[in-house]
Amino acid sequence: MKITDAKVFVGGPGKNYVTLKVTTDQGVYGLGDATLNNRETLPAKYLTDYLIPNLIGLDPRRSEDIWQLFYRGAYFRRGPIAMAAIGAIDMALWDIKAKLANMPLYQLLGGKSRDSALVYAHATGADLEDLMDSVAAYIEQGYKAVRVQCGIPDMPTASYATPDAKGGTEPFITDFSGIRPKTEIWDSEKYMRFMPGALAAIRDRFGPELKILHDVHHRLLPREAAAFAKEVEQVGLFWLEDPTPAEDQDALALVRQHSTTPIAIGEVFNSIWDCNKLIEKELIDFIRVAVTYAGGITHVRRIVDLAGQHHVRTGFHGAPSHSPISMAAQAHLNLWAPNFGIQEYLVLGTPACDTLFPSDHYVANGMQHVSEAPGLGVDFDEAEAERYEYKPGSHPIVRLEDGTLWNY
Ligand code: GCO
Ligand code: MG
Repeated sequence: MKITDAKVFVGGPGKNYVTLKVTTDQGVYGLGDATLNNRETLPAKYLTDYLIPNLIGLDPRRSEDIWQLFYRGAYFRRGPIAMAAIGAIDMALWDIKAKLANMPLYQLLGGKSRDSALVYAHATGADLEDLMDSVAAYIEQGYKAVRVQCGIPDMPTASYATPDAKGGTEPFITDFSGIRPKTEIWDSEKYMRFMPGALAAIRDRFGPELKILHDVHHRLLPREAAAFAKEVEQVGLFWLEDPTPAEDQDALALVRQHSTTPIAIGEVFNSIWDCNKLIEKELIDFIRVAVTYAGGITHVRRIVDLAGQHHVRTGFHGAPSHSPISMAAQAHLNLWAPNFGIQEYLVLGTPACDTLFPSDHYVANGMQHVSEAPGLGVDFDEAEAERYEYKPGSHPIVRLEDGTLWNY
């Protein structure tokens, strides 16, 4: 059996999805997602110029050896661009393998450990009142877990993932007016004065059952992160995400020493080497990697297994940056992983996305249900894809009030 062709498509409804389609001499094909938010053309180019020419002619069933070829075989390893490209190929090969076996992918991973998987939605508001309304709307739809992000009083701009003005529901993440970023202003002191009380008010209003998550989005220093995690302990968060940048893995020890608030980190990681200390020293509770830019199913499964030995559960990244293909790959991992925790969920279910990527995966009552179709259980409508083209976009950048550049 041989791979005969592989094509890359960039574009999508309101997003630049990077979709890989690998075809074989036996008619069966596989799909992969190489979307790297706001840098989409780069994994696409890495695929077309470097990986695909070496992929043609190989036996698609040898997914492990092909992973090693593109990881070890490249002198310069790792990094989000290469790992997203390798990840897309890996997903496509697992898709082919499971289709050949005539089984949904989760069966090849070890079968079901649960019938459906807990997901969390994103509630947001320009102020606490709006945020409460947003939380209430998700609870009404049956969600059991909600991430809460709130505009901060007296902050000159919106904060991470909050709308610009009261009444707004669309958080600002990507600006498609070009590649020059919009600027958000940040002040950690204002945030730390306001946010713990807001989280406590949400707990008071919605009661003990709601799983409340909050994303600091890398904005605090390690000492501040420790103080914040300690202060919000009484709220009983399901998790506190990215309280401080994790490039310095050891810095997380400070947060751990001062608080029992569960910590979730890893959405920007590309490899096991970005999180091995965090996991082995048991400094986090949830690992947030994504199959998209952490090298696909083959590599993420290794991270999940390492995490499982250290009481760390999964909480895969699922922002709208990912296409339904990697969300499907994660859905299968979620059904299998003995140490599954929760899945971030936003992308599946938008009508335009469903048309481009038809599938039977669905979320109901805050639980993700996995398609029984062979493979990843998601397809790609190439004719529909013709309607879309790449649009340059950018994340905002963040500056302190005096102009100092900060972490987005
Ligand atoms: C999350 C993330 C995202 C990122 C986005 C960047 O927890 O979902 O922090 O919202 O900001 O994926 O591209
Ligand atoms: Mg996050």
